Amino acid sequence: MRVRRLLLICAFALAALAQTYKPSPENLKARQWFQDAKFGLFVHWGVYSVLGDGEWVMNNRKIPIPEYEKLAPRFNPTEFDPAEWVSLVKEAGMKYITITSKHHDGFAMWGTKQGPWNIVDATPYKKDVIKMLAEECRKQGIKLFLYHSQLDWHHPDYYPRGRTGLTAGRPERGDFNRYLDYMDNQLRELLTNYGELGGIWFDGWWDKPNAEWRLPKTYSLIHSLQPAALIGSNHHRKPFDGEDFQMFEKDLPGQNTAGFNAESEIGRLPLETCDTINRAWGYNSSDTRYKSVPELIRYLVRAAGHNANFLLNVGPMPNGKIQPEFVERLRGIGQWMAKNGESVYGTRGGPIPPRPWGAMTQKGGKIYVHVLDWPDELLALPQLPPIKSAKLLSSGASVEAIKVKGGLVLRLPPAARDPVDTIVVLE
Ligand code: FHN
Repeated sequence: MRVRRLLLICAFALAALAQTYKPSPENLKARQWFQDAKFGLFVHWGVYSVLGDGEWVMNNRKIPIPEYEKLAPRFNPTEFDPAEWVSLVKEAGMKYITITSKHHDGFAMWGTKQGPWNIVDATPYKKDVIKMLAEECRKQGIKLFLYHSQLDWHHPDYYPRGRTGLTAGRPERGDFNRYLDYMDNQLRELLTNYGELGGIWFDGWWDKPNAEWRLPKTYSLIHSLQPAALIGSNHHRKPFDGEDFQMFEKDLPGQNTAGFNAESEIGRLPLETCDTINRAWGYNSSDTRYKSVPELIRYLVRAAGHNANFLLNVGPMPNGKIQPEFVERLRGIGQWMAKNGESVYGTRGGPIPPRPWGAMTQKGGKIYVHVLDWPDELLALPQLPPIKSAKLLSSGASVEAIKVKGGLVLRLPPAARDPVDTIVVLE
């Protein structure tokens, strides 16, 4: 009996040890900010943009390192204008940017001192785009997050190798701890020299899930340098200890249409989902399958109904410009947000989870019913808290809301309908 109790105590102690991270007050405040912000711009940009074939081109075309390195002298984004990017972000109604400081090809988009494989030392451009963007974001009141790939197809010490990057031609040896030191040193630079960051968006853990990634060390380094910076990792699992938000790729929380979430589980952290405008993350000159503005707005609304942010991606061109098809769509969403943002910013999902007809968001005693896809005039809702009025957000016109046993029926005549999203405010 005594032994069993002792074992139980040990099990509890071990569980407690495994859950050691206590977010600081600044961090908790930043999480609130993040959840209120709702909409951000994802940017995949690196030397790969020169080939216009996405950010996986090195792996997909089996390009060995010496060949791939020849892209750097060709990467000269002289038309990059951070003020133009950040203004566009604001026009789109976005509140933050998450840009690739380093993608899987290991190329650093800042002037790292940890090696020459970076934009300042290896390209004719020679400028630190992360610094330029960080300064402009600060000026215009936009938060900057950095996407950082843990997976590295270029570094010799990323060894043993994982599932990808096997054709880069690296030596059959390496010291993974030395690689992790290199990564931590790079992160230290980013969290020290670029002002206050919104957070770090990790990706690539999935390349070797069984490796010893030393996450507690890396995560506590970040939290000690910038306690408010939020850590998230796109490992497609339930959040790990030390993380501050959870992301989903090309899917709403709880869904798995893109195949990334077979082992994922929704945790208790703020949520975000990311998606592309065409199919590609990095610039792809032949991918013209653009989503429409209404499609993107509805995705943003459904994400908000799932209590998640939407991080919408662009892959800038090698000259530093964002292609016109993306600009046009971002502006289109921005015009909608300027009119309807009240039903998205600062809200939380619910009270009823999203349904095939649409989604609900709520804040300050109001429920926003977003009717996205419902052909009929009458829409039956389940039991909600008692309401005193139902109005269209667009015009303030009253909406007939009929109380029935077990719920509420809204009457939405054709004249009240908006082809993108009919928003009824219940108060
Ligand atoms: O491999 C990456 C991919 O290139 C891109 O960065 C996306 C963004 O969520 N994440 C990875 C795949 O899970």
